[in-house]
Amino acid sequence: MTMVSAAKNLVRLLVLAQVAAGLLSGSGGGVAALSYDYYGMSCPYTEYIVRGVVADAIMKDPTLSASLLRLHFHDCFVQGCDASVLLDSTDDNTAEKDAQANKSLRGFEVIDAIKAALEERCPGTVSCADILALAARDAVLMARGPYYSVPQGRRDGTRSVAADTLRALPPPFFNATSLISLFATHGFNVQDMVALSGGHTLGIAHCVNFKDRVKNELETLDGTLASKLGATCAAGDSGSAPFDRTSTNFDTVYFKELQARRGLLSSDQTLFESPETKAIVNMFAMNQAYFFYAFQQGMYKMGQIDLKEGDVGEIRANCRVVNS
Ligand code: HEM
Ligand SMILES: *[C@@H]1O[C@H](CO)[C@@H](O)[C@H](O)[C@H]1NC(C)=O
Ligand SMILES: CC(=O)N[C@H]1CO[C@H](CO)[C@@H](O)[C@@H]1O
Repeated sequence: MTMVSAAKNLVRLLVLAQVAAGLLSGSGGGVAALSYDYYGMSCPYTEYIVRGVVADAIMKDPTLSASLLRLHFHDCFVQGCDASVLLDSTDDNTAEKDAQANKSLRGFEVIDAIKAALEERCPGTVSCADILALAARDAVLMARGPYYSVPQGRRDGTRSVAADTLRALPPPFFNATSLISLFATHGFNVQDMVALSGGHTLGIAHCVNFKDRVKNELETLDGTLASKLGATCAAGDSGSAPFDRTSTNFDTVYFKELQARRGLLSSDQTLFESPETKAIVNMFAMNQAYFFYAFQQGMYKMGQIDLKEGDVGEIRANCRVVNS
């Protein structure tokens, strides 16, 4: 082979590799920073280590799958996927995790355990934001949901302000129209929004977030469930109820409950009541493969909201505090 044809072959290979990478990355994301082999040299066992710790934790407490998924959502919606949700408050700053809306966040210890295991193996290498994205993916898988690949290379931010959550996170009383517009600000279409709301196939909510629905929305709330929730909340705001009958299984039951007017939050039931979203709910209720596919797509997009690029951000040594 001559030098010239060798060089041509090399160029061809590079072009092919770029095309393949473009296809893998779902095309048009414009997020050159992330890759599927980001820690391939620097911390090759990253995904195994994360999966091991997540599997241990969920085997001991299956309700943690919900909590880990929600942490990643709250991270990404508030100033991008930068692990801001993990930072502890300090003497002069109230962090996101201590905001009202976030009081019931859980799973921080699991993230700490993953971080400790990774720091031992390859110090200062794997970002807390990547850990959150991988842990959420594995949590969904452990709950028998879909598996999807998570590209890596996110960087951790240094800002975490409680008040930011008020603007960024959807409140439980939002109607479909408002949910559609809030999600659209992050580039999600209507189907993405409904699929991601399907994250509520896992986990629970507290009375503070659905007692108004029990009081005011009886025409769209099943009578049996209404009495049950009424009893649950009689003792106060700290009572809780599962989003669906199978709250540690990632399945289509959430959407079937919406069809039966058994959605827990207003923001859940509105998806079935509104013409913009009803057909999508019906489709997901009927077709698990389609829901899983749409959820994967939604999570892929969610994991890339407003990433810190280049020199912005850091790799935190402890997920709870910024590096000094
Ligand atoms: C569509 C707008 C959304 C609203 C209004 C919303 C609101 C809420 C509320 C109020 C709770 C209960 C908090 C509590 O009372 O303890 C909750 C829990 C939860 N949310 Fe959402 N959420 C939304 C979207 C999402 C998305 C996109 C995901 C993930 C893909 C998600 C995952 C979860 C999970 C898994 C829980 C249960 C957490 C646990 O049991 O520890 N949510 N959400
Ligand atoms: C949805 O909520 C917004 C904001 O509160 C309101 O302006 C709009 O009329 C509501 N849409 C429907 C269909 O109820
Ligand atoms: C998103 C969310 O959970 N918001 C609730 C947080 O808690 C306050 C009261 O403590 C509720 O009013 C919000 O709806």
